[in-house]
Amino acid sequence: MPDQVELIKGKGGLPFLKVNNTKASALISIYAGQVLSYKPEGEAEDVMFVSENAYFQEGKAIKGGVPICWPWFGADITDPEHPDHGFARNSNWTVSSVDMLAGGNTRIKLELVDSESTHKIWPYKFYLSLEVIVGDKLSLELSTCNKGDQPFTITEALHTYFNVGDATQVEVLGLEHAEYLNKAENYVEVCQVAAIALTSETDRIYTDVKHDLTLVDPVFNRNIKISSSGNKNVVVWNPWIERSAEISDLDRDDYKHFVCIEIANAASSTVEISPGEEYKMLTKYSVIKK
Ligand code: TA6
Repeated sequence: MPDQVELIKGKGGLPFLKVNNTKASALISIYAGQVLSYKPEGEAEDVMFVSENAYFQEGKAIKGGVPICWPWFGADITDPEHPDHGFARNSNWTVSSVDMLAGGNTRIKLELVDSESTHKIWPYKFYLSLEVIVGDKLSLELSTCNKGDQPFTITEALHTYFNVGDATQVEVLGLEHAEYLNKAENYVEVCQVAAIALTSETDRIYTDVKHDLTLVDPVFNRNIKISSSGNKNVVVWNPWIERSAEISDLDRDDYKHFVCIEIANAASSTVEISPGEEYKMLTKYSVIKK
């Protein structure tokens, strides 16, 4: 393991990787393959929000950072008894490699492979990997490989909780004129007319999206640039006041402290992967101080 990376016992005794290089620091839970913290050098505020009430317990999802929704996003349409957002975020992943790259970035690869327990709820052979590069930018690449002999279909998301100074004051740019399905209102189809501002419960699946977005945060005095590829959708979620109070692993005021902007293939944007084929979804985050 290079000096930049330390294996530690994290909250709940879960295994975490702590990364510290000249450009940034990060914390990654091996359980769930989940980035929990990312701070570029010199930046006071974390890019990631993690709830104080988050569960750090095998079998449960960690509320914050970058949960991986896979092999389905939301409810499993084939069986609503299955866990929402799939099983990747509730599974034990393993570390496949840790490297120091030229220029001082750190690359960590995590993997999840099918097993008897995954076959019980999803009967396919797969190799799922997450490549995390920690540097001036945080780069995340989720690759799904079909290791079986029949095609399978997935939906997926990198369900990122961005830490914000005050959610009621942020704006998300880059989705003006995009259509969205409004989950907060029975999936009615709506067209976004201006920059996104949060004024009530927001749970939207944007369709036919642009791949360069900006989260404008006037309180933390920064913009977060989000670029992506391999995604047909972007999901924007904020539970607002009542839902925030109802969700057991959020505090009642937490809706003010995060907005989820999720690179996704969701709803009807399913991805079919043939035997031996691989599909990649990639996102990069960078902080621009104002
Ligand atoms: O991505 C938005 C969403 O699907 C919302 O509908 C909301 O329920 C959220 O994810 C959180 O889901 P979770 O299962 O992590 O509580």
